[in-house]
Amino acid sequence: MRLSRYFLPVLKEAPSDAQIVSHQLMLRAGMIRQEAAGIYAWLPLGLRVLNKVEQIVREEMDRAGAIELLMPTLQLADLWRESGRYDAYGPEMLRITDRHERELLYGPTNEEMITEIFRGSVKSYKDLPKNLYHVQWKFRDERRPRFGVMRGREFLMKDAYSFDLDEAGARKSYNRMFVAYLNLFARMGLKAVPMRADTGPIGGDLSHEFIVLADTGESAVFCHKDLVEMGAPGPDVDWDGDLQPLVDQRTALYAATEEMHDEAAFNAVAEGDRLSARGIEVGHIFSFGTKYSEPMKALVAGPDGKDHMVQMGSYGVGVSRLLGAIIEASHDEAGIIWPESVAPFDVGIISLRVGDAACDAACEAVYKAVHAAGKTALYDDTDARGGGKFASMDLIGVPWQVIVGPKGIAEGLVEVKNRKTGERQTAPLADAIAGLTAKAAG
Ligand code: 5CA
Repeated sequence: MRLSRYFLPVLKEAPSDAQIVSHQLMLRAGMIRQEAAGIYAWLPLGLRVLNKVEQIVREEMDRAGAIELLMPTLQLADLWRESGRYDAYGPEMLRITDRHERELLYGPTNEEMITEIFRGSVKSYKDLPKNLYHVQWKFRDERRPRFGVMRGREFLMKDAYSFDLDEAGARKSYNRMFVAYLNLFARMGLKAVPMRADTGPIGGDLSHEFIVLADTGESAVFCHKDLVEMGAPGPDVDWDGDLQPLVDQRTALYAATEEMHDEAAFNAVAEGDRLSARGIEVGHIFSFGTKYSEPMKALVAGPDGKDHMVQMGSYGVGVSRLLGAIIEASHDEAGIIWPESVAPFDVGIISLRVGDAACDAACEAVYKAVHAAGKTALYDDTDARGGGKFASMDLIGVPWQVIVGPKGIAEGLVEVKNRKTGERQTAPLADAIAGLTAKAAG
């Protein structure tokens, strides 16, 4: 992308109502624009990152055996009357009436609809287990939308729903999602700790929140400090095998959100290992048995020939919230430091003299080579001053930057900068291209 043709409305100063750094940086970097309280337009740069985060979530869901579909944002109120949640949900639900006076709602979550889809076609245990998911916009009329995309009213969620014949099967499905979550957050450079959690309006008795520690987080959390550095199992686990040991390894140590906190159990942890901190909830998984299948009559014939209510679970990831969480975890005074896996562009190209034949040719060569390697570059071909170009590229957090100036290029040299370490290296153009395309490909 050539910056001269792009739409990147960066701001020098953060608007005064943005209280936390991720919100300030997303506004300054021209990623989002507030359209109403808790409702944002995703500007081109923000959308690129959102799409990358969404794609990582999708790949890890698919790897764990979940199947993607897409449900609508609008749902019939009558569906929610079947589960009893229409009245229970309260003012967070946006209720809408169409021209026929039919009551609709903008979905805050999809347990009812997926149960309705499931019961319409699955009738036998032979079709189980199943895990269906989608990535779709949700609306919750939060009392206090704040911190930008962290607590929005309209937000993007990945929500998966599992269906099993019995409790043992449901536990396996839960474990698959538990492990998939460890992997997907790690791919975004996040250390997300699973913690025992309250189930709120979703229901059930087994639940974990995945928490990224951050001082600006909305949740108070308590855990054993070893959990933070435990790392993810990686993609090569046996998805059809027994994942319980991996889950046990992470649930044996104390970790709980404020609602589930047990002071006595926490105090049993050695004092030096106790971590009492704040965190951002980036994911939440639930196992709730027959809470929806019972009232909504989602039954399958079992091997015994009898009807069984399916055992269900639901598994949410805050896709749009993740952008805020990643920035909270990875920034400096100059701006965002994107992990390479979610960066809006792999390489930034800064020309210090646009119009100079040698500079233009070198920039074009880098630009072409990066794209030929299957990666993306943002080429600052504007006539802004060097200082401003450096500041913008750092603000938007492009991981690798190549700087082309007339003096250097006269000797065939360019500079390559790593956004994260700040390290700069001068190199012959060809070497820089080879290094950048190899790095970008990594
Ligand atoms: N149906 C279940 C799981 S699919 C569910 O809705 N769970 S949830 O309420 O915990 O939401 C799932 C995830 O969405 C949360 O972990 C959080 O990361 C994200 N989320 C929830 N509310 C908001 C909000 N107002 N703004 C941004 N993200 C949110």
